[in-house]
Amino acid sequence: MSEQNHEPVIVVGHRNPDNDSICSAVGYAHLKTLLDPSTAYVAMRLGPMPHESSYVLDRFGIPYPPVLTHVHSRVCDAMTPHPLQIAKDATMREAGEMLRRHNIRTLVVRDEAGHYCGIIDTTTFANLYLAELDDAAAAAQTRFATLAQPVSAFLTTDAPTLDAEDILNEARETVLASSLRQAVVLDGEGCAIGILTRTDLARSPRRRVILVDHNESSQAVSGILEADVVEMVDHHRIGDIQTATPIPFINLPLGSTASIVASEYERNGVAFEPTYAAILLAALLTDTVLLKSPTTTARDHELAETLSRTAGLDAQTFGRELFEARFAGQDGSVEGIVLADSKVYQRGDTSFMVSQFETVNMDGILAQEREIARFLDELVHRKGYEFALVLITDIMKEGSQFITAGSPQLVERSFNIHLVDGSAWVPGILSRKKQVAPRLLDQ
Ligand SMILES: [Mn+2]
Repeated sequence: MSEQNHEPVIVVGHRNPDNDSICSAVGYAHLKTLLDPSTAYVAMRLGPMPHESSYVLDRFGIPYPPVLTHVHSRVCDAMTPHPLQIAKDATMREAGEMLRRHNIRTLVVRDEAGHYCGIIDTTTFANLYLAELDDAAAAAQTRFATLAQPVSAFLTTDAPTLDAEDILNEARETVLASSLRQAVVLDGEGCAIGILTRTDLARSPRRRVILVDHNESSQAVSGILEADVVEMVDHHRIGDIQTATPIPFINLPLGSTASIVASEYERNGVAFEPTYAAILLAALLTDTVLLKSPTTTARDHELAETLSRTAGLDAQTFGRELFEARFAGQDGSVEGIVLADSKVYQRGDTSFMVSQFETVNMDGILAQEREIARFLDELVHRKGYEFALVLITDIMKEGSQFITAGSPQLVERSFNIHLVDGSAWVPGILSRKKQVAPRLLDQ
C-alpha cells in the first residue's frame, strides 16, 4: 500500500524542554536505532538546551539534538529527488533520447556550473511535432534541423521553483496553479535537487514522530496534527493526541520518562552502554530532584542503581554536578536572586510576592542575606505589597531559607514558624507551586 519511507523518524520531547525531554529523546532514539537499524531515528528538541543537558551531553561527547521547528510536511518529504539533468548545450536529440530511455516526462537543464536553467519535457517535443503537421513535406527536414539544435533554444524557463524546506501545503498551491503541473526544487546554490509533480502531491507523505515526555498537542511541536505519531513514551497524564492506527503508547507513573526508556532497554534485552546509562541517569536525577520528589518510585531507585553502576557514577555526586551546572547559568546577584523567578499573588485587596531561587550553595547565597532583605524591603514599599518572601531552596538539604520583608505574619501563621529578623529555615519546603502558594492563599 504505502511505499518504504526513508525519512528519519523524529524522537522529540515537549516545548521548553527540560533535561528529561532532551535526554529521553537521545536515549530512546539510540535504543530504536539499535532495535531497528533499517530506519533512522533522530533525537530533536523544541527549544534551547537546559544548562544541565548541555553539561551532560558535552561531558559524554554526544551531539546536541538539533532544534525542530515544525513537523508540517515539507517539499523535500514529497518531491522526487535527483532529477535527471542535461547540459544546456546538449542537442535536442540527446534530450529526446534521454526522455525515452528513462521513460520520464521532464529533464532539468543545467549550465556549466550545474545551476538550474529550465526544463525540457515531453510537451516541448509534442509541440514541435504538432507544428510540423501543417507542412508534412517539410517535416522530416525540419525535424532533423531541430534535433541538432541545443536544448537551450527550446527550454521552458517559467516552471515554478521551490525550496526543499517549503511547507508542502503552500507548495501545493504553486504546483496546481502552474500550467506545467510541476515545480523544480532548488538548493541554496540554485542547483536542482528535485521535482515536485501532481503525482508526488497525491501521495501526501506525513512525517513520523515519536513523542517522549509529553502526550498533549499543546506541548507538542507545531504541525503535530499533520504528522504521524508512531509512538509515545511518557510519565504525564494522558492527553489528547489521537492516531489513525494503534501505536505503542507506554505511559507509566514513574519519576521520569528516562526511567521508562531505561526499562525499555531492559525489556528488549539491550545492554546499556555506559554513555547512554549516564544520559538516562541524568534525566532520572533531575526529574526526580535527586530521587527526592514525591513522584519518585521504588522502580526509579532500582533503575538509578543499575544506571549508576553501569555508568560508573555515584548518583548523588553526579546529581549534584547536574544541579550545579543548572545553577551555574543563574544570575547570582541580589536582583537576580529576587526577581529571576518571582510571582505576585492577590489575596483580597492585598497582594504579596513570592520568589524562589534554587541552589546547591546555600552559604554563598546567605552571605548576601542582608542585601537581599534590603532589596525586598524596598520592593514592598515601592509596590505596596503586604509582604515579600524569597525561598532560597537547597535541594541537597531539602528545605528552603525564607527571607521576608513587609508584614509577614501570614507566612509565620501558614507555616507555623517564627521569623528571626524576617528569616527562617523551613525544612521540607521545595515547591512554591505545591507547598507554598496554596498555604498562603488558603489562609
Ligand atoms: Mn519528565
